[in-house]
Amino acid sequence: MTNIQHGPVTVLGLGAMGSALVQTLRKAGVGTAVWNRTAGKDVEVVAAGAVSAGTVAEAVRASELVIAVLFDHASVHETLDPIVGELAGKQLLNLTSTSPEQSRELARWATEHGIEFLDGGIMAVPSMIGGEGASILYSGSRALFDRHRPLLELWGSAEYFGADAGLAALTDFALLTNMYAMFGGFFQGVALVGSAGVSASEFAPRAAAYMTAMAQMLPGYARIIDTGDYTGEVFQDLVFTKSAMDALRQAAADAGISAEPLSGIAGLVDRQVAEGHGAAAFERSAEALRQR
Ligand code: FVH
Repeated sequence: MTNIQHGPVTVLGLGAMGSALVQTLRKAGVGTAVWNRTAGKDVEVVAAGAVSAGTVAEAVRASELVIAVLFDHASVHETLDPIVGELAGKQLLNLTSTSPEQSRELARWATEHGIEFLDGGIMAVPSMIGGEGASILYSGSRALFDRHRPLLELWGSAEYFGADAGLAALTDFALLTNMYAMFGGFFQGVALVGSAGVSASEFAPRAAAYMTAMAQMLPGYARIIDTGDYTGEVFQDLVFTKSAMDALRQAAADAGISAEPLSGIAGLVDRQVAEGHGAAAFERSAEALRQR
């Protein structure tokens, strides 16, 4: 990794993600001050050249740019509220996973205290940071994003979503919703084939290939959803989908496994058919969610 010219930064939080972000900064020669609530988690980053601060205030005083990589929204306030005076006039990048509304709340809190604010949603696990596949989504202060872009790109691709500080988290959470639904389906599939003695390792490559092929359907689904017309071009209607869902639920019951992962989408299909939309396209499910 090539070195970049950048002033010192402060990273608050040395969990798995905070530590990975710091290691990448250090590899690029960026001066880094760190703080962690529990002592002893700084050993590896200090060995990599980071400077460990004894208090949050001391860490914040070390840099103009302060990066919070904490557990959740409450831990950000717990850490920063007591030293908010030290942060005034500085720049805060929140990389803690917070909901869109929590990110907006942090942006308002920061503005009230004279702090420039950028929010980030990390679409990567710690081992991916600094590598090809890592991506981080940003929203909030455009000026802060532009000023630090070379630094942000050390961790992965950096994309700016807009001045509304909740936008990065909104997309982050939408993608995580996709991800957890996919993993839930995988776990149910593993349980189903497992009932016949097929191992998860045997099933996994087949599931990965099928999911990759099915993902190609998404742009077509999106086109129908964006037109809002679910009766013109119907590839698979809701009555057909309900019969598929019923069959999947029956297969799970026959195998003695739970169909909990499937129950969300199956229930959504049931409701639409019961409301008289059986002839509409499966893609109407996105509309049915909006109605709730
Ligand atoms: N790890 C991942 O794969 C995901 C990828 C996507 C983004 N997330 C989010 O990143 C945030 C940090 O995640 P992490 O992996 O570093 O999480 P932990 O290893 O559990 O470390 C948590 C750190 O937060 C500190 N902390 C917790 N509560 C408080 C508090 N009340 N006050 C101050 N600090 C707090 C904790 O400190 P300690 O327990 O060592 O004292 C760790 O430094 C997170 O939002 C993910 O959702 C990661």
